[in-house]
Amino acid sequence: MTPSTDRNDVLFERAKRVIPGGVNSPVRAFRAVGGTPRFVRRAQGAHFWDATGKRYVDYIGSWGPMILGHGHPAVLDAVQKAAVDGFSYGAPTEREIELAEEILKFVPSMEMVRLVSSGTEAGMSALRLARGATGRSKIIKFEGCYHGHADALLVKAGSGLATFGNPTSAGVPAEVVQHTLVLEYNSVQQLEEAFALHGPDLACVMIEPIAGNMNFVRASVPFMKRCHELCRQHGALLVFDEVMTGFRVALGGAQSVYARLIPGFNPDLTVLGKVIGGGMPLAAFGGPRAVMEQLAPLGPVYQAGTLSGNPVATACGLATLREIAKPGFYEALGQKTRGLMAGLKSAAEAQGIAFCADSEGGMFGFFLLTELPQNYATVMKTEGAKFNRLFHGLLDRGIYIAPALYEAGFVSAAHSEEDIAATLAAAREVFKTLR
Ligand code: KE4
Repeated sequence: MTPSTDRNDVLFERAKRVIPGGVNSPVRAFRAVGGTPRFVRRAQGAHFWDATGKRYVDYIGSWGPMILGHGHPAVLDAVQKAAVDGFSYGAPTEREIELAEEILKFVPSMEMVRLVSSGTEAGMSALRLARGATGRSKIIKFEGCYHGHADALLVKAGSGLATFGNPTSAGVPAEVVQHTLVLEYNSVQQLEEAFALHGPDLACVMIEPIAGNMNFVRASVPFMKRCHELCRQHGALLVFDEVMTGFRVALGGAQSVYARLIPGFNPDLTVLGKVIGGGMPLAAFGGPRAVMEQLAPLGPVYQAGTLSGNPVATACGLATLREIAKPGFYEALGQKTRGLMAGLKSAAEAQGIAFCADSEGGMFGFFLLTELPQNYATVMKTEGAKFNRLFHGLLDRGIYIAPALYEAGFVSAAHSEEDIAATLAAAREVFKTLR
């Protein structure tokens, strides 16, 4: 073991004795890329230090939340002040209203919002609300999109349009996923066929508008336009899962990008998480008043949570939103991210390595492919072994990207020109070894 992993290895062995796989979320275990996860001791700005004291430039940022970088002074101050006043009350607070009002200000498709503690909880609740509000059971999701680990959403494509999905996880009974139809992302044809077959029974279409769970795949404008039209035509709700893209790709999320491209476009329900909690456990879902008022205690759709709207988490989220709402924030973040992608592309192409990339705001994806994939099957054509060598080459040089080729990456406001330059210098070295 090289010195840089000794302490990480020791901790990993110790962790595996008491936590399944040594991690509290599977992707952290490095099983897709091999090797030992780095146990983080602390983080600051665009960097974290592992258990051996080695510093990394962090392009995960807790999988999206840390858009300001770690330990932003205004956010830290807000959290410390809130903590002194109490960690949790199980009673309403003014700050929940403030955060709700702030979210609604930036996401005009939502008239009301309910705060919860994780993206999974938000997605699960939005799904139940869509079913409750329409009185329908069937739903459409897309291969390659991840909406958290609620049973009805852990589904892989069935054998055809007429058949419904099969569970992707043990412990999920077939009955629970019998109403979930999984289609190919960006396939207008499959969408048309599914609505022709099941339109009157469909409660919703749930989609990641930019699919960060298959690295970075955009819904094409014709596809997204058709999703919107068919949902309207058949009385199904269009549910935008913006847990990753919300406040990450733009202040108004991915829906603001599509609203500029598709006249009259807006989703019916939106699921949010990550950035709105600023790194603390906080997520949300929202939509039109008429739909949201179907929720308990007003309506028949039950939904609840002990720590929902937690006073410390809402302080963290509110302070984060106030910083990212400042003029020029996303212009600067987007420019920095595009610069990183362009630099990586030229480094790869200098070595004759197939490489393509895309980004929006502070979210990016790159593929060791000649052209940007439009769906999951194409993403998975990436040569895994080559990606893994790229991952470890960068990791050894103190650059931490997602430990899986199907995950997106994130740039924060704290990433400096020096961080970007160091990343590109490391990439130039590693691409030489990949020829
Ligand atoms: P959480 O329950 O992990 O807070 O959110 C679930 C979720 C829902 N929707 C989207 C679009 C998401 O990306 C996520 C969570 N994303 C993963 C990363 N791909 C979180 C990392 C992890 O699972 O450890």
